[in-house]
Amino acid sequence: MYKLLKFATPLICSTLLANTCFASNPLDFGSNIRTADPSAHVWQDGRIYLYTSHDEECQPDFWMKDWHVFSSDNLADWTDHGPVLSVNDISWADNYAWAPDAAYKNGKYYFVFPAGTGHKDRVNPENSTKWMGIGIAESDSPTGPFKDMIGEPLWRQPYANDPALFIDDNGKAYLYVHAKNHDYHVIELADDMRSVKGSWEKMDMGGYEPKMEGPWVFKRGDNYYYTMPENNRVLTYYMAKSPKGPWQYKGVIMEQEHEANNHHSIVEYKGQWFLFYHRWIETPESGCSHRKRQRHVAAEYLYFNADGTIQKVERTKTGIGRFTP
Ligand code: FUB
Repeated sequence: MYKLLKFATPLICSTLLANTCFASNPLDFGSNIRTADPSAHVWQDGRIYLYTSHDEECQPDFWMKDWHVFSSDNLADWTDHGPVLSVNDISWADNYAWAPDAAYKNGKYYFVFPAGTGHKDRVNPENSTKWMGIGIAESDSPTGPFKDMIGEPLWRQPYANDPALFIDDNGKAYLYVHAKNHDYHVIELADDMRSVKGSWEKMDMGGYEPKMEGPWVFKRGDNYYYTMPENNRVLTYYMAKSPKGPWQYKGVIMEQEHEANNHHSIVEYKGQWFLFYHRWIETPESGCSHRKRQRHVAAEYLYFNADGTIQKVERTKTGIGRFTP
């Protein structure tokens, strides 16, 4: 009987029960690379691409050196395209390859990334030298390699990270960040995507502006969504009729797990919406004494109500499974 089950299960799973036969969270990228901060996009070739940051094994204080991209056409089998960019390729930064984003415009792929230098002194903050800015790199291919065409950050001040790049239907590019005194701000990018245009605009958030990081902006129908890890932990969202607001707070998408960050992105693929996020999971094989949980990218189905509001999402082990619409 055991033998029969052993051989029959893969066959049954690959046919009738493809979505339920295996647990797909965290996503299996085919190696033990530690990934975080997934930014999901669907490009013209009909595949879904995940741009991620890359945690070094046992790294202190989020010292991170490169970004990776993975693609799939069923959200279960992923192709690892390797690093798309490294701080070694950037003249103005040598560390902090944090949460990136990507966009397609003018026939090119753009990779927008935070990076920086120096170090944070947590004991004597006055001795900190850490600085972070936002860069933009281009490629003819979604898998890179991406090149920093301007050779400098888009700006030096404000200190910023976690960029989200949203291209509206009319081709206008909007950049949102987590930045010193510039949370809940937006700035437009020039048409060639190599500089910012105009100045920062503070958005009307309807009077609710908690501590945040990692914004994400998308459009569904005629609704715009601004989502973020509120207090760096709980995924919450706002809705608006324009990419610059005014925004209305709508509540929680995903509750907090552990005292830990939860960077995310939301995308539609083949008519279904998905939430990508990272999860802190005990990873004994990493051998890190100071941090037993490591970050791993996971994904869940996401559903909307008739009025456009988002249904709350639970973290699951089964995740998406093999998605065949
Ligand atoms: O991965 C480094 C930082 O941790 C990201 O930029 C934040 O969003 C948080 O996930």
